[in-house]
Amino acid sequence: MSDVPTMRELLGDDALNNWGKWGPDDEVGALNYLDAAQVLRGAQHIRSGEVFPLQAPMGHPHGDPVFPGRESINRVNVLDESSWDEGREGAPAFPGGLHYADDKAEIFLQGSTQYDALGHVWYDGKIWNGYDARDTVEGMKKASVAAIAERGVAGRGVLIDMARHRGKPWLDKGETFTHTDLEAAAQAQGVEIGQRDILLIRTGFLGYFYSVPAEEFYADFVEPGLTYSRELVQWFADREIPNLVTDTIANEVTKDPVSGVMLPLHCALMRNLGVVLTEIVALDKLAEACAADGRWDFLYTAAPLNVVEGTGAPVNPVVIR
Ligand code: UVW
Repeated sequence: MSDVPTMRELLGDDALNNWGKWGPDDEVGALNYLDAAQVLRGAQHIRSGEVFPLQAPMGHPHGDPVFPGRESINRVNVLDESSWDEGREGAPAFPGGLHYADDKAEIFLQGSTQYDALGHVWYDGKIWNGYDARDTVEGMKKASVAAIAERGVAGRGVLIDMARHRGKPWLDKGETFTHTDLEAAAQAQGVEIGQRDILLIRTGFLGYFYSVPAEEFYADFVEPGLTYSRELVQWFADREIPNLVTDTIANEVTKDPVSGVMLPLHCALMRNLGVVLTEIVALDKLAEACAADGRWDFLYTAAPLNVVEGTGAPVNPVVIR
């Protein structure tokens, strides 16, 4: 028999829960906290007009950082000048002689910088807001990424640079931190994690991915990240954090080092509280700029691709500071 508890045993029968808080039909959870006042509050943190797109490349020559079992994008040209050079069938002969390039791609919707749909993970047969897990079969009928795409995300973002705080280029495999570590780092940075802030956390681990061979990155695969505790979940709930954004593939330490449970914060934060997760976000350039002038807050905006029934979708979030 396994010593690893079930998700329910770990999180408890009385796990904190926001189901129903925004009505029985809600599909965007804690993004409801980001009302117009929050967008305007975020805009007040634009000071120098610098723009930071945060998407990691899709189709990087090194390969793309994906959760084990997923694959990098497979992008292929359908049309290019060789189509006309070689007289290929299907190369259009437009009046006027225009040629063009076209391509298509097979992608894991969760295989690049991405928003998770709120229904992406579950336990005990229920997804976010209490919808039946069978609503995920053959496409998410409830709480798909399309709901997030149609709403959009904007508000005050605050970046906590855990790697810089710990004096290393990236956190080690399996290295953990908690909400109290986040607060200590925030204090050291001279910034406050405020009510309803979009929380961005840099571990440096995306830089590690690009710096080492894939075999090394994936050996005994375990990312650094936040680790589960009831107090941490309460902290997220009390601060009404709408969106957690990190430079790791899974937003949390992959396997909880105490219980051995995989991805408990996906369940405690996303499934139960409706906190939206954004993964594989390129934060290094933004962190450099923030460290240079000591300003760690800004306007954060994003909207994932609008994929009907999608479990997640690629996104290029944009920070303006
Ligand atoms: C899983 O939940 C397995 O993956 P992700 O980190 O993309 O949410």
